[in-house]
Amino acid sequence: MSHEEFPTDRPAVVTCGLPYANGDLHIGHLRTYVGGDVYARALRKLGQETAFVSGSDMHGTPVAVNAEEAGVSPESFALDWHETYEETFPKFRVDFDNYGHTHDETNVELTTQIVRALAENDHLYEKEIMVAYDPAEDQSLPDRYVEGTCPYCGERARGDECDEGCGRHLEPGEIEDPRSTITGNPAEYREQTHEFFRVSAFQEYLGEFIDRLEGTPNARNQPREWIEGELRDWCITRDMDWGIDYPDGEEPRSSENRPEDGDGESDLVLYVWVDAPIEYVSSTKQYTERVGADVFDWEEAWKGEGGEIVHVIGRDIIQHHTVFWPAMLYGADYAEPRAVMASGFITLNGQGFSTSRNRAVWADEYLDEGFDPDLVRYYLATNGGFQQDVDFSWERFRERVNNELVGTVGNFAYRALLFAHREFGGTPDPEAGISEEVRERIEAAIDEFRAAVNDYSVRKAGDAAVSLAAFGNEYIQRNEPWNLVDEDPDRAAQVIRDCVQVAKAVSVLFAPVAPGSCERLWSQVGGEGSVTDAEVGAALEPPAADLDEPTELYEKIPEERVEELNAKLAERVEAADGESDDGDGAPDSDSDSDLDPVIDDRIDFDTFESLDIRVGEIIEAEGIEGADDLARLVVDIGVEERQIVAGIKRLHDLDSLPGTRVIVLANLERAELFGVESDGMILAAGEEADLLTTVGDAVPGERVR
Ligand code: B3M
Ligand code: ZN
Repeated sequence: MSHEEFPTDRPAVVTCGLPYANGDLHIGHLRTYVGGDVYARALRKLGQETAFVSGSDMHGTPVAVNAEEAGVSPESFALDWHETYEETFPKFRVDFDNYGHTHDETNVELTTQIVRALAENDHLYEKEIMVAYDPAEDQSLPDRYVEGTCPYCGERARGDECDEGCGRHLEPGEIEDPRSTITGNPAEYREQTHEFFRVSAFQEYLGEFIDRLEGTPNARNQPREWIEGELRDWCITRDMDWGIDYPDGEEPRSSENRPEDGDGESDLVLYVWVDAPIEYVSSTKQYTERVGADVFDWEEAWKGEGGEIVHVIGRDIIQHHTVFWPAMLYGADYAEPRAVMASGFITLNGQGFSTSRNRAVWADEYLDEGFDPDLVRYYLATNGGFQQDVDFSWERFRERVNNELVGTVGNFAYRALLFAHREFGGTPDPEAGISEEVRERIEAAIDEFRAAVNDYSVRKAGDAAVSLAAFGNEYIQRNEPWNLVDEDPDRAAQVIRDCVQVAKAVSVLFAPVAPGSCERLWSQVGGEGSVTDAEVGAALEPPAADLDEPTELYEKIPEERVEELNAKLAERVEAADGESDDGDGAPDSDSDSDLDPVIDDRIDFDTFESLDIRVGEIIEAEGIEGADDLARLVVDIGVEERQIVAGIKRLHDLDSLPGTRVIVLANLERAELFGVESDGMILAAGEEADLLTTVGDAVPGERVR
């Protein structure tokens, strides 16, 4: 890989985290796929050779548990979902160059090779460990077959991940008070021999790797703590049937407690997190097999110096992509990733999506409602920075579609092209050239777009195009070509030529986010071929002379639609709540948190006035050593600077906080936390400590009333 600016002369691979083939997709899931697709398209716009790949994650307990519940074999269960996903992504214009799955031959073969390479390079060893066991069922309880308490944070956790607490990966045997999710009984521990990957030996390498890693700040910062702390070896085998067999060497290993299936061969399969990321490589390889190495060479991307590998994932799997995976790649002599882009979570009307409570906007439901995929793509790609959490609501969806897509982009394009068509039959004298002002403005938009790609920001890439359209609206308004046609036809022609050019540039720069509507706009300005193949330079090439009457790109969503959609959602949730729960009696991990009732006791206005709440700006933020949750902040509150301790160390990317406006309770009594004095309190909402800020331009020191 290089660390040069995009475009580089190396092939790029953009990957999306593999969805577990175990249930319906909702629009929350789409966030990383849309993000990855926008990013891959944007790279190509810069002329970067790019493969965009992913596949379904077929193995592991997330699939096995759901298949068991459905009463079918994990293989047919996973294959069914795989086919659904394969059909669904293109409907959202998420166009993978290859979409495979982890159970296909390519991946089984490559996984086996990579694990063998790790063994040959002496990175694997076997060890006796205690694993959870259900005596009633007489079976081991790997990963999601066991639940209990996280040894690090005390929250309820799954066997291999603390999904509701600190988010850590948990090793077999680590979870406390284990219970079988099959029978609900307390689990026993039994001794078994498993295979381990010596991650601890990669500490130095990983430390350097993380310094080089590009991408979103959360993916570059969060792993430091794990890498600089005690790096533990990683158990890479599981005692279950479904998965890729652990490739035993020629020599039969001789351990007493090794689970066997009766033929003397080990009955272990690989942990799902071993073969899942290898699918990134396998999928690229399948792409090469289809198009030929002269079009895209997977080995050039993944071996030797390597290509520009960019992983697009959800923020809950940062550890897998920045610790285990790069160590595996390095240990098996593969190239390392250049960047990891980790997205924030997505909520629905401020609460978690819940599959079992049917509290979701399902992917096919969205399409059945007749909405163009471009609309939700726009929403998901640009509603917040990629690493920020995003809330979806139909109200906000309508607002953004009506104001930004219809009001800014669609309105400009339609106005400009309709005027051009009516007065000039198209672009007046396209070769005569555009004005200096407009050329500079389009060049600036291309620069912004390029900077956004190099900054791993899909949001800014989208914004570059939308603000160019806003400029177009302002330009046409300011120049009033309708008043010029008679008085100064040359000047009118110039203005309209400029506007058609801006429309063309918008179609090129906005196409990664909204490929369907930009394809229409591209053909309305007489573009040749597909806008998908047009690179940024096309934004400045003259549009066609003859243009048909344009059609509107987007349609307004009436308010009643929002009411209707909200009512449907509420009805469904109610119906699901009425039904019996999902059977395991356990609270749904992604269900809404209980909201506190409003406090009965009222306070008088003077009591409120006695709170000195003001706007502040974070100047410094650093974790407090030894404390899991606490961070030391220095906050400018206008009149002075304050040192404040806040429990946000794990919840926020501290490096990106300086410059953030926050709300501070300034007259709270002083306290000492972990030996550090805290002089005030930062206000934050909810379990995730969502920081309160201001939406206008209030300055530090201003009182909040
Ligand atoms: N299948 C899904 C997840 O944990 C998991 C991703 C694999 S990426 C190599 O989000
Ligand atoms: Zn935890």
